[in-house]
Amino acid sequence: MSTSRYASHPAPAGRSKAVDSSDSVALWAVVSLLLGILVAVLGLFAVMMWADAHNAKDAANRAAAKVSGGATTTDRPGMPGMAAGNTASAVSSLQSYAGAAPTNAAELAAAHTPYPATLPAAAAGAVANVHLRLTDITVQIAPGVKYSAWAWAGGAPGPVIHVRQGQQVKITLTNNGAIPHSVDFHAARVAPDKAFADVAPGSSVSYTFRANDPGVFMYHCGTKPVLMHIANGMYGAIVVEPKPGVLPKADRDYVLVASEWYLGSDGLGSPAQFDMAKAHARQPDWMTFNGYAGQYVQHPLVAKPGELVRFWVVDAGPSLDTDFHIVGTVLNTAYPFGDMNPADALHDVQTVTVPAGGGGVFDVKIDKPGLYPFVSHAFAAVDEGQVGLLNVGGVHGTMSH
Ligand SMILES: [Cu+2]
Repeated sequence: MSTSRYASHPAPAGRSKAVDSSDSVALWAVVSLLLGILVAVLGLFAVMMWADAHNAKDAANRAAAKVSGGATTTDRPGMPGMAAGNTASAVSSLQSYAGAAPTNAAELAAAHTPYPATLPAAAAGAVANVHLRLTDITVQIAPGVKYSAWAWAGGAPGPVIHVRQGQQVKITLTNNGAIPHSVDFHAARVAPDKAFADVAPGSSVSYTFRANDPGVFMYHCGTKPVLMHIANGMYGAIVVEPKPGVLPKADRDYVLVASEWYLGSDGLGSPAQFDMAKAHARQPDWMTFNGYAGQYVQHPLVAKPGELVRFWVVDAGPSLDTDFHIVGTVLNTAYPFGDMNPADALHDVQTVTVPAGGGGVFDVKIDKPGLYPFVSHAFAAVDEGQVGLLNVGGVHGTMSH
């Protein structure tokens, strides 16, 4: 009887046949010995892991104590919807710069030109030509907070692109940055190894796709590390308008791109750089709609009572979802995940998740004049800047909360 037979059928062979054979007795002795060694080794591992965990806990405690001791509190004047100070968490070794602001933050916020949220007109003609020029620039992500970004055109997010379902879209990427970049369009069905390939500094690439899938889609740089390229501002939204007559006509169309920012410094002096440890821990310092904390609190989006307002929302992430909600109303119609088939729509829902790397379209009709905040209802996001106001009926004043 060979040992290989025991190896392949251990249970039945061990019970009924091994007793008749002397080499089976020897085998059991070997097996017992091996089991004994295994138990001893596992025991040793358990002791080592305990010691390791103990050391790691000590190291974490030391780091937390160090950060807590060294953290500075930044004064910030009251600006709606943001953190009330710079608080380093006692349980984390990552220092937060959430809420950092200069003393003239309120003036800076008022003087800031908001990113245009209004959906631009769809490109005319059979082919929509989109030219993205990647540049390394310093952007403002909150009042007085500077960030070294890799951005399409003027800043982050990149330009809102509006095409019609079925239209041909020609993308050209010119890389004026210092390192390779690329552009991945979620609305495209193309071989990504070719279309989304890296473009060397100083070079351009073009590719074409037909926008057959309606909805609102993310586009972004797909060069490794993608987490860093997205977090540094290389993202935007493309609206693929459904065929005429599919959706009720909207009186206003607004595009919001949600994203997070991970800062290696407060950005009040020299521009902040990306912090990979915070990005991996998913601990942003700022979260924004259209790249700047609270910009539509100071400069609200507008509507008239009873108008149909359509929000095209993309969550660029890079890692956190957006739980889209409008305070004071209920979303009349939601097209979750940007599925624009009216048969799939949801009606009269309070909050709808837009996943990182995804989109959602939301129709609201508000009859009563007032200031209606739109937020990600994951409320840490609001404290970090992901909040704006819809001013219905041109009312005066601002939100007290
Ligand atoms: Cu890139």
